[in-house]
Amino acid sequence: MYTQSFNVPDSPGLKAVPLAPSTENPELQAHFDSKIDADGKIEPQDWMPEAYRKTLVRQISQHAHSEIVGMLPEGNWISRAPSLKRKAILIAKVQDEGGHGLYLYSAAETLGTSREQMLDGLHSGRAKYSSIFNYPTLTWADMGVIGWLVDGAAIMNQIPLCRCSYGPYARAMVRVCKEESFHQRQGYEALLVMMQGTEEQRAMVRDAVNRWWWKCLAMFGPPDADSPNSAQGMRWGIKRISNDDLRQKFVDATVPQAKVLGVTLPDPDLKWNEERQHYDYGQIDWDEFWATVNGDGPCNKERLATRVKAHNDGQWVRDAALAYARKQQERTMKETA
Ligand code: BYC
Repeated sequence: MYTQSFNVPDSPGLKAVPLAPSTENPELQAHFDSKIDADGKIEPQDWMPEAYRKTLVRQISQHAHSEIVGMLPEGNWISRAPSLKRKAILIAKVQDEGGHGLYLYSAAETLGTSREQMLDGLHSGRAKYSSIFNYPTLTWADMGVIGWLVDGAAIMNQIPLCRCSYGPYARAMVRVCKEESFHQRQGYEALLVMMQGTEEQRAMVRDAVNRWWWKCLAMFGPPDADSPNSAQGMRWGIKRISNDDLRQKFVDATVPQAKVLGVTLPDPDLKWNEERQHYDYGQIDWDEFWATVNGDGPCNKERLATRVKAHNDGQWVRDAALAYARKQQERTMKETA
């Protein structure tokens, strides 16, 4: 299904993206600006400022890495799912995440960065991926809570990306969001079932919600005032809604869902503010967030080591796929000669 990954790389390993004309060209810059101002889409063959290209490669590759690393905490639970139905759902979800990673790597490749370069960034620890995947999944309830809260936060953040100014990213996100929406619902449904079960099951759900709530709020990124990339990202139509506004929307949407589920979110400051027409919430531990982003979270080393091992173990598959693609290409060329 994800056949792009089996393409023979263009030499020297980059996709065929024409070189951008001079970055100093004011005419091209003006054309780019007017397209952005008119809410148009920038496509791979279009001229774009180097900083726009760089920002997109950064954000899209981080997003792709997050999807791929995000497979690990849940993949852990496939063999321990409590029923065949839950196992089938979890396998499908983890496979979807692999697919999301591949769409996103492909979207980033259209900007002239090779997959090898991006993966090297991840495997060497230079590239970032979402903080949320550096925490352990201790019980089966974590699978439900990841679906409900982590995927819920992901949808909130990613729906506006369907309107991102860069065409390939925006189009990839349409499908990603549809699948994320299934992920969120399956998680919530699994928790509803557990909450109707035994007292032990309910306690597991409460414990998982307590452990994941604050990490999910931090997923949206630093407060707007401390977010170095936001202003430019929004000017370029890459980001549409700020970190804090998305976080607030997530809180507002999640509080009623927690009530239906019958769990209390672990924040004594969480209350409806009539004047703001939003929920107020407490302080996020940003020191912990930055420590995790910078490699010192509870599972960073384990996640990276697992990824590097999986990549190395998969070398023979890539070699075989490339050899096959090369053979096919040679055959087609002979036939058309
Ligand atoms: N974790 O200026 P800011 C998923 C970094 S996939 C780690 O606000 P920006 C899912 C940020 O990169 C979830 N790092 O940046 C998958 C920047 O560092 P650099 C991933 C973070 O780009 C499988 C610095 O902090 N989603 O949900 O304007 C299963 C300053 O931040 C985080 C995406 O990638 C973080 N949480 O905004 C289930 C969506 N937050 O690069 C679920 C696409 C911030 O300058 N990305 N940083 O060194 C975005 O929407 C934006 O890039 C962000 C950050 C909102 C994440």
